[in-house]
Amino acid sequence: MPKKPKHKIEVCFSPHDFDLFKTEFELIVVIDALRATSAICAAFQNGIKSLIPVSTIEEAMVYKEKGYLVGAERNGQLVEGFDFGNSPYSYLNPKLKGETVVLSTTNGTKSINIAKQSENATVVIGSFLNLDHLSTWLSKQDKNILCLCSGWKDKFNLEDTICAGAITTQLLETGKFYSDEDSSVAAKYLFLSAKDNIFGYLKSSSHRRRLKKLNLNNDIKYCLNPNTAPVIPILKGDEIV
Ligand code: 3SL
Repeated sequence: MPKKPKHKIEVCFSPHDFDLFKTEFELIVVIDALRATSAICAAFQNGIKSLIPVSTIEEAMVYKEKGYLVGAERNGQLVEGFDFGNSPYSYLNPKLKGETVVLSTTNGTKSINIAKQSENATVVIGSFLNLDHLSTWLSKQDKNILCLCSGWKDKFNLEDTICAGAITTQLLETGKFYSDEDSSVAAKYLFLSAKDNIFGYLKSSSHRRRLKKLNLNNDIKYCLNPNTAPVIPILKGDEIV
């Protein structure tokens, strides 16, 4: 019988379930494909120095009052009084090069802060934008890895699960990882059924509908276009670098 690989790659569908997983993993990949973790990857590809993810608008406001550049989004829309929302295009502005940016979003930055509570785990940012680069990097880490999907307000969503399934598929293909959980098997199957046309596959998903209503179809296409930002944003203390 072939030897069981040393490490596991698993998928947690929502921050709501994170407590069930958190003690078993040394590396956590936080995914909010539409759009927070895509915006973060785009920002790092554009050369920002660091990004401080905060969970609440109140925390974001404290940074704003101190003079930081602050992005804030709730329910897909820019929160009044802040510098930008959550569109990846906002983070491609050349003026952001070398800057520290603060970001608060409905689900993504909350998930990053939930992942942070896991003692001794490294937290990294995943999206379609850094898919291959991240998967290659993860495959070399010699650690048990959890993909934490941000979902929508603690509920399951398709786009994060498909992205987690893409990472899981790539890591399983290395032969260095195994998956035990049905959530990971389901994520892999969803990715395999969606991979030839993820935009089309998500047509009836709740967040694609929500963003379409806000005329954000271009953002969706940008976020689903793989490998445009070969970066590995890692959380160090309170900042992603
Ligand atoms: O939930 C989040 O963190 C956001 O990515 C949601 S939105 O795409 O900006 O609507």
